[in-house]
Amino acid sequence: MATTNNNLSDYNMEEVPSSEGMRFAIIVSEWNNHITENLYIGAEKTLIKLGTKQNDIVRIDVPGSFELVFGAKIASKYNYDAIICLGSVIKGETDHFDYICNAVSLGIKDLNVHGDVPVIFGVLTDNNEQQSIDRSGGKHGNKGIEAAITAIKMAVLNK
Ligand code: DLZ
Repeated sequence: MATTNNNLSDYNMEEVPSSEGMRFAIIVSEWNNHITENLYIGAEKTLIKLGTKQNDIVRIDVPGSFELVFGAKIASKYNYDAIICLGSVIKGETDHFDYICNAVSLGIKDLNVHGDVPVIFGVLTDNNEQQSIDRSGGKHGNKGIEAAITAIKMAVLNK
């Protein structure tokens, strides 16, 4: 999991399946929106580059990462090939960070266990803002890109 000097979002287009004809919902947390907006841009651009039509990407905004699970649950009723959850949780002075990270990761896990649509965990859980900047279009890539590629691979697996 060490990312010290790696851009984790480099990928070879030849090795990623086409997403032509696929439909995706992207749930975006408004909290830390200077970070989540870049995650969204990375995810959307990647899906389109790999074949998805703009009209086949639906964006649903929710107030914070905690609400990503409910947003994904709603989206799961509408026949998408995969659902991508994008959020940014940054550690503060209290235990709030742990509660949100636990809730959102377990909530998304539950949707994957009980539902029929892959739900992707594109949530940054960082110790400080710089780490989030580095992973949302900075030196460590863009987790939105990684989430989009994961969504395509899981959608193919689910067909
Ligand atoms: C309250 C809160 C705090 C302190 N920090 C974050 C954060 O870093 N990232 C994030 O996505 N959301 C945060 N929130 C908001 C919660 O996710 C949630 O929206 C509220 O607790 C209301 O349920």
